[in-house]
Amino acid sequence: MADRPGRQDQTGDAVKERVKDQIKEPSLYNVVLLNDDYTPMQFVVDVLEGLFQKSPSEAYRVMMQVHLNGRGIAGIYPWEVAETKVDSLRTLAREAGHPLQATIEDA
Ligand code: TYC
Repeated sequence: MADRPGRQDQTGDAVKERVKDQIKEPSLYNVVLLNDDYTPMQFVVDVLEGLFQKSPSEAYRVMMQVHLNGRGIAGIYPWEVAETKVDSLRTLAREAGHPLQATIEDA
């Protein structure tokens, strides 16, 4: 190897390139919470704590962001996790009789 300068570098680079291709990070998506006039603030806070693992103060902050600005990010996840979160949110909201909605957008 020592008598063939450059060979090891080339091999190393090729391996790094292949490994990089194989272990791509999953794409991430925002779960966006939407405002409405009817869902109680406490229900939104409870969902943010229970489903999106927010602390009480962060859940309140996100809920107020949505209430005042119309929308806010509840969490950032790989696609299948984001879909599951939104499904669960819709089920919780429907069962409680609230119109709370969320969508998924590219992060
Ligand atoms: N705007 C609602 C109210 O005044 C509260 C609310 C906040 C609803 C966030 C939905 O995603 C939401 N009761």
